[in-house]
Amino acid sequence: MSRLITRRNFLRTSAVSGSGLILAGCDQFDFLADKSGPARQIMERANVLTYSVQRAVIGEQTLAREYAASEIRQGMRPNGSVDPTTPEYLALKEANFAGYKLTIKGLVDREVSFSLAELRNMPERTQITRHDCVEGWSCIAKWTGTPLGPLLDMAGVKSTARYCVYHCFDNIQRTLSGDILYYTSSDLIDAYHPQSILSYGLNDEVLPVSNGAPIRLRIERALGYKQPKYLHTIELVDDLTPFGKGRGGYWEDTGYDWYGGI
Ligand SMILES: Nc1nc2c(c(=O)[nH]1)N[C@H]1C(S)=C(S)[C@@H](COP(=O)(O)O)O[C@H]1N2
Ligand SMILES: [Mo]
Repeated sequence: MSRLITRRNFLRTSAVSGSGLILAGCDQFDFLADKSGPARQIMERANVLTYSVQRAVIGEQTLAREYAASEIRQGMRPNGSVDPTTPEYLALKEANFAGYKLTIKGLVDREVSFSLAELRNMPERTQITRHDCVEGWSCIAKWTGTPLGPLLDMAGVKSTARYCVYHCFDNIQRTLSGDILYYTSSDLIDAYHPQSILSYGLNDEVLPVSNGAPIRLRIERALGYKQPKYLHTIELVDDLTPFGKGRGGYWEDTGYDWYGGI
């Protein structure tokens, strides 16, 4: 009996987290904000199963496909926040990000911060990958940056840490009770993945503001909303519920799958 239920849930899960989600658009998901809506409830049930199922299917350190330079057909299409207006970000941008710091804190042995110059001097990795947005578009682009894993090791991740929360500068939404800042999160497997890079270069140019300057994390086996732009802090935690509405990210809080694997 329980087996049948599990299987039925699994089929429903596949339908929600598979191609159906990819065909629909970010902007078209507003109906998910309705907590009692049937679509939202199905998405929430799906979240629990997709993580274990996708992990089992994808494996731990499989590389995302990399492409040839000839397959880059156009510039990286900017989406979501493209020009943040928070005072903190405007001040940094004004100074060409000279005062920027990336901080790693939370469940670590020591909090560490890196300037842009320090990040650019660390081991560099370049990869040409395809970005898939749930709005139904994809872009192949060349990303240059430094792998996140060694930086986490410098901070010393405590054994109790389970997730990285990625905090961004941009006010993705302005409400009467204040700005909502973009954030997302991943597990440690994705954080330590060899293609997870803190990128500062895009298609052989300095990463532009519209695509997340000065630093944007790539998590190549995940959907577009799991690729935080305007990143300033990585917080190691054992629980995602204290952040936002508790589902691990700005879009995740509206009902998007937390794992968001592709
Ligand atoms: N900080 C921040 N990160 C973000 C977003 C955003 O609005 N703010 N949008 C997400 C979504 S839905 C997508 S598809 C990609 C878009 O990245 P791009 O502008 O480089 O194409 O960034 C993701 N990361
Ligand atoms: Mo997206």
